[in-house]
Amino acid sequence: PATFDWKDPLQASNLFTDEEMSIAETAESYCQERMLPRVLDAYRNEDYDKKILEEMGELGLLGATIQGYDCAGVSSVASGLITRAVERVDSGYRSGMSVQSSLVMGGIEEFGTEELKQKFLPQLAKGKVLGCFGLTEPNHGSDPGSMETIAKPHPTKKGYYSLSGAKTWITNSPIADLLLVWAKLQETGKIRGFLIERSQCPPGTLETPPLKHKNGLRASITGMIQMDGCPVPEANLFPGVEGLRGPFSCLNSARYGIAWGTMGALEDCIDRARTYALDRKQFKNNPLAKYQLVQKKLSDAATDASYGILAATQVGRLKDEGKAAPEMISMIKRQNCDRALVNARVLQEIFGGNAVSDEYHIGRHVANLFVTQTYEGQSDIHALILGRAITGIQAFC
Ligand code: TGC
Ligand code: FAD
Repeated sequence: PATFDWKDPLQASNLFTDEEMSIAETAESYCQERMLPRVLDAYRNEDYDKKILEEMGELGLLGATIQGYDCAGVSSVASGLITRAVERVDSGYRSGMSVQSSLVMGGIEEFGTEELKQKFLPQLAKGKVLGCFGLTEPNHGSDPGSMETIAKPHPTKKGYYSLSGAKTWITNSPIADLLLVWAKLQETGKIRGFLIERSQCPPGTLETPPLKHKNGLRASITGMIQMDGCPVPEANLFPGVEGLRGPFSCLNSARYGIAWGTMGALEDCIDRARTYALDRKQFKNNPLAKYQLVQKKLSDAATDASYGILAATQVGRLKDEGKAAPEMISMIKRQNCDRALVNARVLQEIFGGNAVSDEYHIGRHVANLFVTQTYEGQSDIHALILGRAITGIQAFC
């Protein structure tokens, strides 16, 4: 019989395989039982517990779409379901995972030599080695093509490059063992990808100070990467890729993941707002849920969440067939981040003054979702990517 389930209004689960459902259940149990109890302290104290990546590694949740190298080799939809489960708890925890899985492991898988894959992927998959991805600079965020970080042959160490420059707003940088940094090769002016191993850097050549006192994403750790003649062996240069195609190819997977993750955060907001609206009584002992304006807020949010999940599922299926154009990913990244943020802000109203208490969790999601709308291409930048594809005219500059 046809039934309506407010948690899955358009029966997206009908589109998932048994294997995908079982992976989602594993991820959800871990996130609800092990992550959720830690999130309030982590957020209050800006204290990211890096053991989380190790625990995820034990469950096979890191770099999960990669075939081989001790990775699980699951579908893009399954990886989306993992991301949704993590971000249902907190966008910052999803951020830590996205950087490790999509940006660093994904980059090595796509562009690294076989030697680099063998050396790093299994350890990254276990969460024993932590990675970060340095593209943004203090003067160049939306326009990374203008970056100033330079790589040139090392003046004294033969077979090494020397990297100098600064990256900022880098997730995981203060705790990263392996830093994937994008820099311009001085000789050609072309952007190339370099893997910096922290343990190999002499004192004073690499600093990664944290950026504290954030007002969102506080459960994740963010910092700078400051390089001053930092030595990187030639073997740690991605050989076959130059220009922005390198970092943007990694970003395609991470942006796809954010489209799923933000729907998890929105679903948590819906769940909590619905429970609150049913419990809280105002005016003649009526639950807030009885009032039409409150019902509309829940209806709008549930509609956007279910549309967002269907769109992400479709793009995931296309991705596995090699048919997901970057513009499709821009569309779902932008739409899902924007709708999650708008709806979360409206649902927050249902909690009245209690929304201000972090124990109701909704304020944390709202603050986090602003960040998701900003990183990996701010929403207006994705609108311009789509506008360029629609009109054929470049509007960035
Ligand atoms: P444009 O001329 O558009 O392209 C330059 C070259 O790049 C290629 N390309 C892509 N390749 C693969 N996938 C994509 N999505 C690609 N987009 C572009 C393109 O084909 C071209 O290749 P080639 O071989 O012809 O040179 O470059 P542009 O400089 O005009 O770019 C403009 C714009 C706005 C599209 C781009 O700069 C942009 O997307 N800006 C947003 C920056 C951004 O997303 N930064 C993310 C930093 S990392 C991060 O935020 C991680 S947060 C992690 C977390 O905590 O979760
Ligand atoms: P700007 O580029 O200065 O943009 C500011 C505003 O102007 C935006 O609204 C933008 O849309 C708008 N704008 C800019 N250009 C145009 C234009 N041509 N037309 C119309 N509007 C325009 N980066 C990494 O490399 N690695 C990471 O791990 C990482 N993690 C992050 C974690 C956090 C918590 C945060 C906050 C950021 C992180 N970032 C990371 C950086 C992030 O990708 C950038 O903040 C983002 O790309 C925007 O760049 P910006 O902050 O310099 O803003």
